[in-house]
Order: sequence, then structure tokens, then C-alpha cells
Amino acid sequence: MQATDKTYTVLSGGGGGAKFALGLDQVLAEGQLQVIANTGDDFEHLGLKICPDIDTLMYTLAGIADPDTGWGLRDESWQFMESLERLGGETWFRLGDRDLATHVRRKELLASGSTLTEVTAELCRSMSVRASILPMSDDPVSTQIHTTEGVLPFQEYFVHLQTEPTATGFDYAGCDSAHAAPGVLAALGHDSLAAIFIAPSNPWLSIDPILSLGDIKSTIINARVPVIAVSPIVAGKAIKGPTAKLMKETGLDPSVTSIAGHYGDLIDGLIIDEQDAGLQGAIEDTGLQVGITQTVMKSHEDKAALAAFAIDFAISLGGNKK
Ligand code: FO1
Repeated sequence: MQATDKTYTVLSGGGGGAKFALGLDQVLAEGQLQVIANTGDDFEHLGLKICPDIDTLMYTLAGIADPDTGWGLRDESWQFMESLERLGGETWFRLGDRDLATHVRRKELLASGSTLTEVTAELCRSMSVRASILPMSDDPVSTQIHTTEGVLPFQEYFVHLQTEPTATGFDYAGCDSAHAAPGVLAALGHDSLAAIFIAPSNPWLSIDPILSLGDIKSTIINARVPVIAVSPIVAGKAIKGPTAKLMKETGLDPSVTSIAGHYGDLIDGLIIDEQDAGLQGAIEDTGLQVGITQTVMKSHEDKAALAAFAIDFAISLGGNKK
């Protein structure tokens, strides 16, 4: 197992990425885990600043996330939504009563001059989250989905239209002028760093917004530690969400081989599920190392086992980075 003076940094969206981050948090000691959170899903709504992937990561690492939806809080009530509905307000984006407090508190702290990084640290402190959750940027970056019905802002596509439109491409508005948030580049380069992980989040919707920031991507390209991705695709399907649908719509075969090709030279290794073991050779032919284990995470034990495997796999690659 890993030495406890080593640290690990993971790039993550919500959903599957948060489960992997929880697994890492379970097997690592306090102070060993940094999470770089996607903020491309963020949007202003009902006068609030909604940060879905930051909140899913916070709630998951605090052990209070809704276990089924992949977002929001468990044991939630919906009085606010019901009242807003009666008043004619927008309720397509569901805000639970307890979840609402997070958004109101974030808005209040931002209005008082705190940065998103500072607000996230404060909220994590309030929820006793051990890991360090770092927004990718304090500057606005908004994921836009190009579809046959026009260009859609992320939440309009993902929630309002339930990812139904046919996607043709993506862009990350604001990425050219945005910079990594404080602490992010250090988390990708400090001396104690042992590995950088790309969580099994949607590459186009959750990871590429992070990589669209030039300073983050170049720091990862020049990393002196192994960069390991966990495939979000298992046996041609996504565990949850539109990853496979997006791949088909943009002309990609929804396979782990396409995931390997997408990350390309940015990564040294790819971890795939046992069900895709037959594709190991094809992926190794592209120059990547392949780790094979169960990547489907149902229980806490599954999450911890995948995290432990990823750490051991990274350590085994330690020397021979590409
Ligand atoms: N996703 C939905 O599919 N429906 C919702 O009503 C919804 C509400 C919501 C509220 C707060 C929050 O932090 C996330 C929420 N999400 C909802 C998830 C959000 O759309 C995320 O961006 C996606 O899950 C992708 O990460």
C-alpha cells in the first residue's frame, strides 16, 4: 500500500467520478487526497449560483449524498419546490429544501467577496469533508453542447431536455481566458504527489472542461508522476448518464478503446473493467499501460477496492512514465 506521506490528485465531475473519489478518500489518510472539480456545469438559476459537480463531490465525500440520483442530498424534502410551483416559478431544475441551503449560503459568501475556491473550502469545513475539493477555476467556464437543435447550455441540455437532443460537439465558453484556481497547479505538481487520476466521469462533459484550461492541461502533460484514467465505459455502455449516447452521436465507437484514444498521450495508463479484458492488447498497442479490475462500483467496498487498485497500478508505473 502507499506511503502516507504521498498525495494523490483526481480530476472529477459528479456521478461516477464522485464514487471513485470516495473510494480514494476511504483508502487514503487525511491530507492525501485533492479533488479538482469540474465547474463547467455551473449556472445561475433562481438568483443562485449552482455548482452541481462541486456539490455532488462534497455531499458524496460527506456521506450525505442521495444514493440513487447521483446529485442532491438524501432524505430530502421538497416544500420549496412545491411552493415555487404554486407561485409560477421554474421547477424543472429540482432544488431540495436541504440542498437549497447550500446554494443560498454559497451565494451569500460569494456576494461578500469570497472566491468560489474559498466558498468551497468553507462549505467543506461545514460538512466535515476531509479531502481538499478544488474548483478547477474561479473564472467562469460554461460547457456548451452543440446539437442538431442548436447550441445548448449544459443544464438546458442535461436536465431540461433530459439529454435527448442529438449532440454534434462541445465547447467550453470562457476557457481561453480562464485560469486554474489557486492550489490547482500545485495539486498537480507538488513534491509529495504520487499520481494524477482521471475519474470515471464523462470525458466530454466533465473532464474536458477541466483540460480546456491551458495551464491545467500543460501541467498534466509535463507531470513527472503517472497519469491514470479510469474508463467510464464498461462493455460498450456507460454506468450512468449519456456518455455512450454522446460517443455514438459524435461518431465514436462507445468502447474503452475510444476512451484510450480520447485521452491519448495525456495519460500513461487506463484502468478498464474485467468485461473489457479482450481489448487490452488494442489499448496497449497505442502505448498505454492497462490495468484490469472490477470498475463497476456498487458498494463502498467496490469503491475502496477500485481506488486501492488504481493506487497500486500507479505505483507500479511509477518509473516508466511515457
Ligand atoms: N440533475 C437532473 O437530472 N435533474 C435535476 O432536477 C437536478 C437538480 C440538481 C440540483 C442540484 C445539483 O447540484 C444538481 C442537480 N442535478 C440535477 C444534477 C446536475 O444536472 C449535474 O450537472 C449533472 O448530474 C451532471 O453532473
